[in-house]
Amino acid sequence: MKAVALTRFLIEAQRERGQLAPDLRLLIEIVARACKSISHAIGKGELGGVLGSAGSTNVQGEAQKKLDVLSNEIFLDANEWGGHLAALASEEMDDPHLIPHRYPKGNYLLVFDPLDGSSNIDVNVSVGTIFSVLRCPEGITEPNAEHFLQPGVKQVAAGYTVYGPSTLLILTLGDGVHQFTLDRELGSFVLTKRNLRIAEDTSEFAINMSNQRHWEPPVQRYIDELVAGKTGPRERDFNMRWVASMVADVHRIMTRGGIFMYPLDAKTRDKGGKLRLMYEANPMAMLVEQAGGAASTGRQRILDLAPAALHQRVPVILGSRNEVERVVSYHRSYDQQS
Ligand code: P6P
Repeated sequence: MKAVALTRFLIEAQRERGQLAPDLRLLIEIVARACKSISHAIGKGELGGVLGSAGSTNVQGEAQKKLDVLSNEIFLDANEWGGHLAALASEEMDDPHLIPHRYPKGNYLLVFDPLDGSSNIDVNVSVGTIFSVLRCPEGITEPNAEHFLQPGVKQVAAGYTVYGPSTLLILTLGDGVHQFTLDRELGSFVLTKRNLRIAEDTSEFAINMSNQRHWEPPVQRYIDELVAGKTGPRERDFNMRWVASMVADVHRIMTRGGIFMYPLDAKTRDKGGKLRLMYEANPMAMLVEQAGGAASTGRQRILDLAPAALHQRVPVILGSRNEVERVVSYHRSYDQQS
């Protein structure tokens, strides 16, 4: 297959579908370029002097790694001048970042987690970037946090990168999910898989088992059945993986199926969950649904949620459709009995 670089893919998507507006194409290219810079910084590891803690905390109250701060700055520097954005919002910033008056403004809002799974950085485990693109409401030139609070179905594009043995960009523009691999010699992302599909069934689950005693009964029931394997009602054995980098766990599911769960539990109930809706759950839910999977809180389709706050947290259950639907049915039965 002739190597198709991201630029060509986007130009052909723009020509064929006519739905890819020129400034959205530019936005995707600039985000990809920012991710290349992050990949380069991460690849240096200790040699780059960017590992370890930044000595600061983010809006989540989490200690920031130097690379969290650097990745966020790379995104801001890359996206400010292009004229395609009205504002950006990030896990690492309390409030949205407006485009400086010296630059033109565009029609899109970019919301992102610049370095997801960064607690894994210091132990050299895959991490990544997650991004989501929304339209800026008509006539709004100085958007505030409220203008970002759109349900996930309003996303016009979503993607993630995995900084692993190779650097991958997984992208959807609303018409399937496609994989690009970074060719470091060319300096380009090259199309390596079209139309990723998630198998509807799976025998592999991803959850942090150390939280087991904190889960709600329907999740307890579901996981107990998986662990019981052949000796239980599922009548087959299951395998478990937990990388603790959402991008790595989700990419495994995009590649070979599986179910990923960060459910509501007693530890995170008061916050609404662990993972963030706007720049983790929503973009991953769009990608998973575009690949034939499902994404739910256990009680609601994630993409239908009406956001109440920029850094809102939600429970996340996503992946192989038949398994997600089973977990949802267990929640429904439990709620009906309660
Ligand atoms: P735990 C990383 O900090 C993250 O936000 C996700 O990438 C990951 O799935 C989850 O948290 C890991 O959480 O509680 O297992 O450390």
